[in-house]
Amino acid sequence: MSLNGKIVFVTGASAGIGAATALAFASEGARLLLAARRADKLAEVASACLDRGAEAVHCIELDVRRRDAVQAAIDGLPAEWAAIEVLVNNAGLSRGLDKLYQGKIEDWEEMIDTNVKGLLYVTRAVAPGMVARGSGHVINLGSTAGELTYPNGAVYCASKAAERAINDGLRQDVLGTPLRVTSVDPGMVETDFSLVRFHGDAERAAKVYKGVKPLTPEDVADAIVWAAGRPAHVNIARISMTPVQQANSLLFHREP
Ligand code: 8X3
Repeated sequence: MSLNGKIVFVTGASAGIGAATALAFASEGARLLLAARRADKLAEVASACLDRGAEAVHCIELDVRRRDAVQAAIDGLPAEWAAIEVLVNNAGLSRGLDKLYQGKIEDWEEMIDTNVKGLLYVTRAVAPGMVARGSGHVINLGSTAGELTYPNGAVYCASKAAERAINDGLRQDVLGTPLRVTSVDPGMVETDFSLVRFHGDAERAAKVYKGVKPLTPEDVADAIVWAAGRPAHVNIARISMTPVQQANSLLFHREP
């Protein structure tokens, strides 16, 4: 189905998969509603989206962990931006790679508050309008980490296992409406993901990608736009995607 002129809301749109997704929808001529905490970075992405062919762009400075702010942002949208057609629940992060019995509780809170509760807050604010209008597609960012837990990553993996359950639950709950619900579950993608996980330790982050050609944010954005562009009667439930050198969240082939 054509995405031209459709309102697409992307959270965490200031960088990584979120920014690439915004640009990919821009190429389809979508109207982009972009949310992130970093207003300056978001403005750069917005300008690139307009250059790329977006019909219009509207930015919202938003931390999805703030429940009241999320609801107020959606309630306060200008009328011409209210009819969100596609919601991409992309905002998310990992913090720390530690044994559960040594993990930092602040890291856990940040991951659960963003990846699980933030996703729920945004969905709860946006989906009722979709149901009322009889049209909409919720696309959630999952992970291979939600399919198979890896050592030292229990809480991050749990947050993505929760995403998987929420994605599947929402799809059942909108049965009988024309809404569509999709999870896109990447493995290793080269973004700031590892830098954020290791609290800015660039050397440690670089080791994650050593000897592997990871997915790019654009690879994931392609899958998201593809799912959104299927005919209205087609629902893509889940896309699990990895680099060729990754079999699952535990098993890699690394070139020396
Ligand atoms: C990102 C994939 O395996 O680095 O969700 O956790 S992984």
